[in-house]
Amino acid sequence: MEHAQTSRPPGPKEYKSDLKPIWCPGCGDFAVLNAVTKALAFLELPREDVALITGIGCSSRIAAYTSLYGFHGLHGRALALAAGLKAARKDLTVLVAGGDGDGLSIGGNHFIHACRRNMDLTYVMMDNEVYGMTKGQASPTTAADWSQSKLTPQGSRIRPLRPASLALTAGATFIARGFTGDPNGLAKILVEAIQHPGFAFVQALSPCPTFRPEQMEWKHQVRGFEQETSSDPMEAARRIRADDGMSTGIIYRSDYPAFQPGSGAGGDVAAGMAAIEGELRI
Ligand SMILES: Cc1ncc(C[n+]2csc(CCOP(=O)(O)OP(=O)(O)O)c2C)c(N)n1
Ligand code: SF4
Repeated sequence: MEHAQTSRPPGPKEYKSDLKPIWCPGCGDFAVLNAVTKALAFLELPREDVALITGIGCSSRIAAYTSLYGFHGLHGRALALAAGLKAARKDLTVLVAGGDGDGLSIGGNHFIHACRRNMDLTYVMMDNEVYGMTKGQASPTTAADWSQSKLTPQGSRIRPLRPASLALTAGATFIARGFTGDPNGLAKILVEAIQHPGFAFVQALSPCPTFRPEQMEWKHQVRGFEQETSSDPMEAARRIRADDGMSTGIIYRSDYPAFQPGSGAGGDVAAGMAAIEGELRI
């Protein structure tokens, strides 16, 4: 879509493209699109300064529904593509989005290394605990006893991953969880994530009414974290482990310096190391 030249900053609608999303009615991904566009409008970021890179899946279609520069990439490779783009164009705000399958199954290795590399990227994982696009198979965040898929009629019997826990262990410097039933809350989290100068991971609980209709009950289960954001990784780890995965808010933030290839060693590494004293090790 051609960008119209305007003197005023774009409103949320202007960050959307003319394409009508083909997501199922009630899909949480609509609210992620709204939250992303609201956050960009709040930050008054010119559209030509932002890129949105995605993998493959229903959620990964989001790039086409925006008027940003975008790349609807390969399954599980969004973070690798985004890292390459950011390395070449550090002036761009680079957003990355995709599903729990995209980011934790085929893309799991890239996720881990994106966290530890800590480049200045904002990654939104639209978590519906299922592979939506391929018609409802269990994903790495699916509960072990979920038995509605024909492939796993007795449940997968495999324990789900906790994306926030993995992100913390791997070295992400901003970790948050939002819910599509609260798009304004999600937009506020995204504003902070985009402003964070390092790898920001946002897990967006995004129901799939088609293959996980029971997720429509999430609106009764989601609530905010009781404590404020922690900069202590041990405290953040305890909070994630004690939670049932339905609490939202910013969980962890660290000022460990971001890595930017070609820009020296990535800031004051000694100061960064001091800041994360006691960091978790696996
Ligand atoms: C290399 C490769 N392997 C497998 C697929 C098939 N495939 C497409 S989307 C998808 C999973 C989508 O699930 P998720 O990332 O959770 O996104 P959702 O559709 O739920 O938003 C899979 C396995 C593919 N497109 N490419
Ligand atoms: S299958 Fe699920 S994730 Fe995909 S568009 Fe439909 S509701 Fe959304």
